[in-house]
Parts: sequence; structure tokens; C-alpha cells
Amino acid sequence: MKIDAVTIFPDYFSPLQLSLLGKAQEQGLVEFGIHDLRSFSTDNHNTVDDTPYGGGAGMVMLPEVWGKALDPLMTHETDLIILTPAGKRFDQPMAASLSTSQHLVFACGRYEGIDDRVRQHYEGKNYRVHEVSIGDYVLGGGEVASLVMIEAITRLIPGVLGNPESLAEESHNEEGYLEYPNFTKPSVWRDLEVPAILLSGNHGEIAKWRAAQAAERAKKNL
Ligand code: 5OB
Repeated sequence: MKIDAVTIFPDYFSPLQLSLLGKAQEQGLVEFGIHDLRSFSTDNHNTVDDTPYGGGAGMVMLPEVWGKALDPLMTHETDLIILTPAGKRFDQPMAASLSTSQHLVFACGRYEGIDDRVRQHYEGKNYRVHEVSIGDYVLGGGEVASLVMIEAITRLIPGVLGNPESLAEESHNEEGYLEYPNFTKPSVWRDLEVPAILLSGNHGEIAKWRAAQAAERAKKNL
């Protein structure tokens, strides 16, 4: 998979060189291209934004600069992801769906966002465009949201996880993650004991206990 990101803060993407994602890149399972939006600006001040038509606070990112940055990246195999708090909420099914794409392009807006005609333009040319939010909270821009999505998506690419059993186990669970409480050594820590069932070796009973614990947690955290 090829993953491009366009941003005015390329340094935000240095964590892609670490841990699981760094190894996936070394193995050739994923290739990252990080592009500085400012290098596509056309004036001496490297301007990337301007005041909003209709008035209001903040700045809006210029469509001309975004067009110049995105045009050379877009193909009809591309999924263009525009990060915005007004987008569709990112979840595990969306991560699974995007993990089968050949090419993702993350457009990281700052300020009040990107001129909406950028979305209109690429949708109008029949490119696949997704406006995505990672949750209901305010961020300074799309960079951290992109990192969240990239980590969730790339770990689903075959070969990226060292131990594919953890993926198989996650897939038993609708949301795609483990919800029961976990314990490791020692069996007693600060007078707190690991539940005896987990030391029993009875895998059928352990699975039942974990399912019940997960259900209880899910109810509590709703
Ligand atoms: N808040 N998801 C939640 C987001 C967000 C803010 C963004 C982009 C995606 O940019 C300001």
C-alpha cells in the first residue's frame, strides 16, 4: 500500500518510522510519502490560507495550493481522505475497508479547514473522496487524526502484524478489539489476585468468563 500525506507540518509524521509502522515500511509492505503543502504555494510569503468568504473567525486553506499538491498524487485507485471534525466517524469497519486500498492520500487541514471546492472538484472527477473525523473533540489540525487512522489501517495489512493470531482474535469481536480485563505475572500483586479461572487451564470456561467480563464492561462504558 502507498500512503501519501499532505501537510504544512511534515515533522508530525516522523513517528511513522517507529515500531510496527517503521518495520512494515522496511519490509516493503507500506510506503509513505509526506508532502509539504507550503512547497505548492505560489507567492513569496508561501501563503496557504486566507480569510473566509462570508466573514467569521479563522482562516481557510486555499484551493489553488491544495489542487497543485493533490493533482500529481491522485489516480483512480486512490482513496482521498480529508480530515475534518464534520466528517464520518472513523471506526474499525472503516479501517478494515480502507486497509484493502492500493493508495491512500491524507489531506491534513489546519485552521478552519480546506475550501470545500477541493472536495467538490475531486468528487466531480469521480475520485473516491472521504471526509473523516476521528471523534467528537477539537484538534488543531488533521495531522494527529491521520496518524491514528494510518496506525489502525496499516496493522490490518497482511504481514504487518508479527503475530496474526491477535488479528484473528480481534475479529471475533465486532468492534475489533479486546474488551475483557487482562492479567500477567505475578499471580498476586499488592494483595490483588489474578482470577482463579485464568489459572485453571480450562479454555472453555476461560472463554465464557472473558465474554461475560467483556459484556459487563461494554454495559458500564456506554
Ligand atoms: N477532530 N477529528 C476530530 C478531526 C478533528 C479535527 C480535525 C480533523 C479531524 O482538523 C481540525
